[in-house]
Amino acid sequence: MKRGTKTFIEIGSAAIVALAVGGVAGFQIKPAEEIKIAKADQIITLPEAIVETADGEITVISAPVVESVDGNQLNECPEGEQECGLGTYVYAPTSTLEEFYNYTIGKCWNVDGAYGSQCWDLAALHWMNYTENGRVFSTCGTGAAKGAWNCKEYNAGTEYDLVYEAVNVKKGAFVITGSGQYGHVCEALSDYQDGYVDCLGTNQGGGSCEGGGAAANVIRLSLKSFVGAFMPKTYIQPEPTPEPPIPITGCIEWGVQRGDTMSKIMLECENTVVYGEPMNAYAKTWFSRIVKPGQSVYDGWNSPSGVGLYAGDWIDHITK
Ligand SMILES: [Ca+2]
Repeated sequence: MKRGTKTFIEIGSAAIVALAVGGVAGFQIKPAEEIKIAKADQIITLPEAIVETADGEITVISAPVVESVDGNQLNECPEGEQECGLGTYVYAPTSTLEEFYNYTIGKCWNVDGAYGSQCWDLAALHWMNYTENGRVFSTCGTGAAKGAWNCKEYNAGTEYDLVYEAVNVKKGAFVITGSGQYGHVCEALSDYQDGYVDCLGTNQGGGSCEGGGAAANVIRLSLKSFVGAFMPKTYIQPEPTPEPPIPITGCIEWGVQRGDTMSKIMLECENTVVYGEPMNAYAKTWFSRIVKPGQSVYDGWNSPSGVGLYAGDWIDHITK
C-alpha cells in the first residue's frame, strides 16, 4: 500500500502541513473550479499541490479543506416518508471503491427525489446497490445524516463494519460527522490523516444541482466532529504482512574487497540471502567508515554514483 507523503502547501504567508492522499491509485481528483461549501464553518482553499507518491509519481490534488459540513434539509420529507422518499432505485457500481468513485464524481445524485443532491443521496446510492436487500442509508428517523449512527446496527447490516474511532477510518468508509444541525456523510478516499480525511460526497461544495444540493466532489474534511463510520466489508484492505526480520548475527564489521556484494556479505554473516525489501533493510544497517564516512550501503545504492560498496573500505554493522 502506498503511503502519504508530507507536503508543505503555502497559503499566503501561512504554511500548512498537509498529508497527501494515501493510496490514490485509480483516482483522479480533479481541481474544483469553484469552491463553495454550504454551511461550512471554515473553508481553506488549497492551491494545486505537487505530491510525490511512493512510486515517485507526481499527483496534483486540489481539494478544499473543510472543518465541518451541515447536510441541511433532510428533515422536511414528504408526508409519510420518514426517509425522504426511500427512493427510486438508481444504479451505481459498488464492487470497488474506484468504480463507485469514477461513476459518481462530478454528478448530481437525487435518489429520493427530494431537495436535489443532498449528502444522504450519495450514501443511499451506495446502500441500495451494495446491500443484499437493497435498503437505503437510514437517518434512523431523524432526517439528519448524523442521526444515522442512532440505528447503526440496522445501517451496517451484514455488509458494513462499524468504525467507532476516527483514527480507524480507512479508505472506503462512509464517515458520519456531527457538526451543525444535520451533520454530514461522505465516503473516505483516504485513511485517517492527522485529523482529516479526503472525502467523496454530495452537497459539500460541488457544482449546483437541479432542486438543490451539489454534485459529488472531494473535500478534505475535519473529523473533529466524527460520529462513526460504516466500512463496506469488501473494501477492507488486508493488513500488509511484515517482512520477517533478518536475523542479526556475528558480523560487526567487514573489510570490503573488490567483487564483494551485499548478498555475499549477508550470506557470510547471516547464513541467508533474501532479496527485495529485506536486502534493502539489511543494506541500511551497514555504514562506510573510510570512503564515505557514515553513508549506508543502501544510501550509496541510491546516490548518484549508485555505488554502495567500495573496495578498500571498512563498513560497520550498526543495527540500533
Ligand atoms: Ca435528494
